[in-house]
Amino acid sequence: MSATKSYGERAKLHSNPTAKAFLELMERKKTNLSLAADLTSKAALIELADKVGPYICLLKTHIDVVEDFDQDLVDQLTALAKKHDFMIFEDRKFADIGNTVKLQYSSGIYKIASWSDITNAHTVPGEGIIRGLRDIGLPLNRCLLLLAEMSSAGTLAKGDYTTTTVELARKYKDFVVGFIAMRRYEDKEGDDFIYMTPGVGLDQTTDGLGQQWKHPEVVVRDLGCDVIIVGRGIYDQGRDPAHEAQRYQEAGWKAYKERIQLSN
Ligand code: 5BU
Repeated sequence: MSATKSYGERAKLHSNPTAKAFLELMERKKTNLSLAADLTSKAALIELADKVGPYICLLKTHIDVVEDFDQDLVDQLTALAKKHDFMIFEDRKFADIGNTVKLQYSSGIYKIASWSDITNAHTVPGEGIIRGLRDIGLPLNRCLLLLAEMSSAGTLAKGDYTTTTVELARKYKDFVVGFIAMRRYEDKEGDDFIYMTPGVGLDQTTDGLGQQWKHPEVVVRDLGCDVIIVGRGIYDQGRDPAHEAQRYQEAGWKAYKERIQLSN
């Protein structure tokens, strides 16, 4: 069962090259922390990624909120990914038919597939969305997470929707490497999905707009998720991002160690 194995052991067995490299990175750097860098200025985003880079395995972007986006931002972020040893995840949440998402993923201003190691998609449209993204992403060695659940109050992604999403992931395992999920699901033989979880906070539980934050211990140790995604807990006004990132890195890693020890 993947929940009981270390990231390093899972890396050795993983068939998707990007997921394998990502699991190796987590093991090497001893971090399961992803920074959700929701900043609207290029300079601020670069500064934050540089400060927090040493503590994270994954930089999660919403590239369309950056007001002065240009190719140089992408070049600088990819250089920082090399410098600090992290990967990049554009949280694009694709949600259209296969043909349209192919264009959205490859073209336009952002050309997401050209720089983002990982992206994600809703399964609302059915499996065509995965096939469209896969056409573009697979030759570039990219990979996909499916939104099986969301962290927000009242989400409709639950029950049968979640179950069908997991089945779709199994069908396209060469490209779909995991989920945005609030807990780990039961493995079927040969499964090794990576579970990434937003809605993580050490100090607060809600933002007044539907976001629900849980403690890393609950998310990683008790609910079996692999990666904690943290935004405002790290960079909100008055916080020292490097200091907070270190706190989250330690909390996430401790929870993971406890999980694999508990289950061994
Ligand atoms: P926060 O500042 O830690 O609340 O940021 C959470 C980030 O994760 C933010 O970028 C959201 O867009 C993202 N997110 C989420 O909060 N909940 C979800 O279910 C999904 C993404 Br999918």
